[in-house]
Amino acid sequence: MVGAMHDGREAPDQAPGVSDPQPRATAGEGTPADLGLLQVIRDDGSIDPETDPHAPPAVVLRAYREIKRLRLIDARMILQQRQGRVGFYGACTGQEATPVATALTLEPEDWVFPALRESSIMLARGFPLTTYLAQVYGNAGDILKGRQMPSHMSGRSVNQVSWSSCIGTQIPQAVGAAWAAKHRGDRAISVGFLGDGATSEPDFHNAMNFAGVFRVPCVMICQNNHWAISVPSSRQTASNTSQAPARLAVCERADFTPAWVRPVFTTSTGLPARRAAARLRRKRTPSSKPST
Ligand SMILES: Cc1ncc(C[n+]2csc(CCOP(=O)(O)OP(=O)(O)O)c2C)c(N)n1
Ligand SMILES: [Mg+2]
Repeated sequence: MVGAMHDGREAPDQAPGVSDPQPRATAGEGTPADLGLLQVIRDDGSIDPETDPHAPPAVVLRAYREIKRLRLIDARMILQQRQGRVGFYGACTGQEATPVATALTLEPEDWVFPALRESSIMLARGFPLTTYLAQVYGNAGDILKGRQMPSHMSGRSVNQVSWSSCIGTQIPQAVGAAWAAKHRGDRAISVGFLGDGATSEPDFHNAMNFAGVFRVPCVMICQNNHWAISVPSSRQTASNTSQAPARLAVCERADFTPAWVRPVFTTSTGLPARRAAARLRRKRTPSSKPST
């Protein structure tokens, strides 16, 4: 959590009137080392002993099965969509590990606010596949009764809210749910997903700022596949794109203990902002380098 504001004042620890039941990040956490690439399976397929999480074989097998199932579901449903049998389907081919790993680490009381590619989290949290697919077809088994677009599934039984076709709207919702949980004194955390393209939306910035100010137990996960349809990430952000995954969104405490979101667009001292302002006055153009 960033401790100082741009003008050098100490940031408040918590929102007025809200007690803070969760631990603060200690000094040293959230350093740039946290933001690099974390890779467990090396390019040659072997496990990196440095990053090996030592997951029990039963968990690894379960994860593999869920990933495999999801890939098969996606392949079948995309085929159905191309044949005109379903109107819309959001596949997550190549990105399956993220929703599955998230699902396997959440507690039943936690809340999920997916983007397009993470609806399947509810499947791995025990939601029936037939009911899930009934929504995509809009048939009699659809528990949303045709009130949603295909592939916009949600389920009360698994605390999962439907994503919205409008990019980015789920991120402030995830923060709001986390804030509510904090007020109620629940143990629940909420998880909000976004694609790299959603970082261009005001909702993303609003949510990050709100999460930082009110210190809510929310994890935001950005699936950066480097494209928002045809727009590459280099056209979505002025940040150094080699560091884009770290700069676009940060989840701190990936161990899924109650987590704090660290707003990435604030800085720990006012210096970079002052430097950038001075440069703007002098040269009338922003620096091509990010202010860090
Ligand atoms: C507010 C809004 N603007 C534009 C669109 C059109 N649109 C649909 S998907 C998409 C790109 C999303 O990219 P990203 O967030 O990176 O997700 P990805 O598809 O790469 O997983 C856009 C711009 C939209 N749905 N909502
Ligand atoms: Mg993308």
